[in-house]
Amino acid sequence: MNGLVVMAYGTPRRPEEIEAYYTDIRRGRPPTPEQLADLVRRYDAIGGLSPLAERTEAQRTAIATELGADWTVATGLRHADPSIETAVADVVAAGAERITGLVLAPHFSSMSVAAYHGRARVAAEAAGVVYSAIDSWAADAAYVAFLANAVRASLETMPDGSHVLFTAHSLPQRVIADGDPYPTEVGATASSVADEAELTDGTWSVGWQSAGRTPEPWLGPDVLEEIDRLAEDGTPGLVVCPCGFVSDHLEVLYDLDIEASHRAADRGLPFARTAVVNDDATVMRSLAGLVRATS
Ligand code: FEC
Repeated sequence: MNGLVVMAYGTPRRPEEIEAYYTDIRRGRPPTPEQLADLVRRYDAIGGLSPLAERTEAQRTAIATELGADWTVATGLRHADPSIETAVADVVAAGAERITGLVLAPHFSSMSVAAYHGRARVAAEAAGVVYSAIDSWAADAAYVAFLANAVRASLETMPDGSHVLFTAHSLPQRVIADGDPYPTEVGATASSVADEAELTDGTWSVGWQSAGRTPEPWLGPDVLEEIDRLAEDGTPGLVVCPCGFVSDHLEVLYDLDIEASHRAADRGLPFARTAVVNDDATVMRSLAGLVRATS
């Protein structure tokens, strides 16, 4: 029996869990009352909680269905339950003789994908099971095609000459300074999507979003700065394609659909956000193929 652990960020399942979740993201440092209130306010603005838990489960189900009966597949979450360690224990208990790890984030970074795999590998090896990591699927053809279609569909609703900004989660600049491949991987996805959507040079770029609320410098330009710059330049419209995210969740539904879209409206810049993958059947089939090829 093959085992697959599908890993994702995780989200609070009840409002009472928000503080513990935020503390975990902050590596055990509890948020101040003001920081907690601000996060609760952002969840309230998208309906109280994030749809990420359901989206992750739908993705796991679709990939498991594609893989078939020879596979046991469990979800492991970085900042919520079931944890990555629980998922590894579950597939081992179900008879997995080897485990493949897939993170539902396309671009490798020492701060994200490597951290998920590190935890899964330790748990698998402690159980005496070989672990194989899928480090990146930034160049997955089905993912690139999905995004290119989404970009084309959004551009059709926007004024001619609109700019396309590909975004991913920002990281602290010190991580990038240490040689992390993350910005190169995000740039490669953006460039492949731009080619496939036949965007001309100068009409698209890469920006960063959702930087942490910490004093250290984060990778930029930030999407909000880009909105200001494009509005000042008289750009006719902006399509944001969050190519670093694969689910509807807080960073898409709040940071882009509310915060960024309001900023664009204030600056008089027409704004659209492209659809994200969620459990798109073609992309889930492609990820299942990658899992089979890696096992
Ligand atoms: O919908 C939801 O409930 C959860 C949405 C969510 C996703 C997500 C993905 C990534 N993050 C990454 C890095 C960081 C770093 C910090 C950080 C902080 C937060 C906070 C919330 C949050 N992140 Fe997140 N992230 C999501 C949610 N993230 C909430 C805390 C409040 C805030 O700053 O907004 C800073 C930690 C620190 O303070 O030390 C760094 C990266 C990803 C994309 C890859 C992945 O999914 O793993 C990288 C989804």
